[in-house]
Amino acid sequence: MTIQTIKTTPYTDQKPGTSGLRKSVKQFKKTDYLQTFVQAIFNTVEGITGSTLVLGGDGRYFNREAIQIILRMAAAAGFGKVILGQGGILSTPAASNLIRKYGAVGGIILSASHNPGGPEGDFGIKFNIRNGGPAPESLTEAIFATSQHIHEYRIAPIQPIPLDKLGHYELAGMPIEVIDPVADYMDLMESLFDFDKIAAMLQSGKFNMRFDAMHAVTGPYAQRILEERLGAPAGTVMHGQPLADFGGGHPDPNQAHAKELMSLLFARNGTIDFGAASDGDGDRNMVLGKQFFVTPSDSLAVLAANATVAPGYRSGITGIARSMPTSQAPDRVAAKLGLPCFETPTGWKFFGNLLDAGRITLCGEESFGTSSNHVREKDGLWAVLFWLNLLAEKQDSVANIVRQHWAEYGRNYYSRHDYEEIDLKAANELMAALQEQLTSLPGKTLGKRTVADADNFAYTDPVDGSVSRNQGIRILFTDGARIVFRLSGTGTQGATLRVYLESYEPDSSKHALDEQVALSDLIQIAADVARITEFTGREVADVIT
Ligand code: G16
Repeated sequence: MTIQTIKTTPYTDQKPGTSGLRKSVKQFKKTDYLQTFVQAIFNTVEGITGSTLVLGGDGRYFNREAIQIILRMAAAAGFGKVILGQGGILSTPAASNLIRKYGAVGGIILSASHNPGGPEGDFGIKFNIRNGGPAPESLTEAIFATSQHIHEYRIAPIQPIPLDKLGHYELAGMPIEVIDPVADYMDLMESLFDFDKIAAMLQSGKFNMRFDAMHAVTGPYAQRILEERLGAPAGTVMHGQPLADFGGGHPDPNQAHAKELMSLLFARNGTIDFGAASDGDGDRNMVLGKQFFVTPSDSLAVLAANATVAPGYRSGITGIARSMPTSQAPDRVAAKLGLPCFETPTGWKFFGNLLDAGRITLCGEESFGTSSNHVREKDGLWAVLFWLNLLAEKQDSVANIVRQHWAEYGRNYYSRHDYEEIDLKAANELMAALQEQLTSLPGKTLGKRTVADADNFAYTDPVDGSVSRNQGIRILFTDGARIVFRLSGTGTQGATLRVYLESYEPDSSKHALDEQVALSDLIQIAADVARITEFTGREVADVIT
């Protein structure tokens, strides 16, 4: 079959952000926009000829068309084989597992994660490397550089592959295997957690849980694992059917967007003991107890402190990593266990080297991400199963487990305030004005706290020595409190300012405060120092998590 070479012109906006290239569907539908970026990936990644590519996405609008295009381009690029999730579906952690398990050269995951979908929503594409993890910065920069010089792409003739039917197909001589997207992932989970113990708890009639799949990719995974394999009652999984527009919702598992789940768990006489949710592509998680929200930072700390309850981590963990804006709760666990704790920039790609080198076992981020060395992505259902394993082992409530953790380690009060869709120029000016204050802040007293240090976070990767600068402005106080300012790298409209607030309270008699109350003075300091209202016109944050 003849491979066609199509002339194209570079797009100047194809620079990947925190996690791949995310743009509006409208942008992705522009002539050859997707093709140009895919060709840039194929021209940049080494060793693709004859190798295997894993392909799938979160099922959002444009997923299926994009998959047919990428299959034709993969055939033209000379891949040896494509492993494709049935229906074009693969959760991000499941794709990461397949890349590792089947020795693929990498994978393409189509998702804009927690961003809304549909014709008016967002789409995204990211490339994961051989270790199953997101491409490191050096590679995303090289892909962007290539995209700026693309003047043609290569594609095999149209030959639609039946995405929904399991089996072996061929496109321009390249074999394609359409696989069950859940099976390999379920096997992996079963190798890590005590499924018998979890099943006994879920079937006991004494434990009530809900998992909100938010009409996104984890629906089929959660139904198969929680309801079919572990025997949780039908109806445990809410919003389990993946929809191209996520049912009009915002598939972001947090207090603001998983409202129905929140109201079930926080009902006055509620009967649900455990609630959890995952995002568009299945890598984020939110964990709730009865009238209790577990911050992602605390979740990482609690799982690290109790890792040995799960069979997969019985022999202990080697170290922990967290992204810089994540609270320092995990650091306290690492210190007590005598383990290293690494502080990386925001972005899962920064954990890859540490995991590959065996220097950490667990890692997590404040942005509802938690995972381990079992894959190279964050993993929503993994975190949920870990919590279920912990609950089954301790036979105690989520709230008690977390409160006991605070009593032992102290509580890191934590919150993130997001100012969304603000003017990009104003956002950059706000950050520049903060940067100018860095040298004058140390030693100053702000409210009741004294600034110990202020900087723009830079990270030197301890494995390969690469340096990443400008990763967020930090104001560090002498009492351990912190305020961090960053601009999001995943939004598609204007800019999103994230303000991360943290304060440490060792005294357990003071652990019962609402976090917004406990952090109120820091919230005010942040607003004053960054002149948020002056630059953004906003009096309060749009989303508080
Ligand atoms: C992505 C990245 C995460 C990051 C998050 C938020 O998550 O994989 O590492 O913490 O975005 O990034 P930002 O603060 O720059 O918006 P996801 O779930 O969107 O792929």
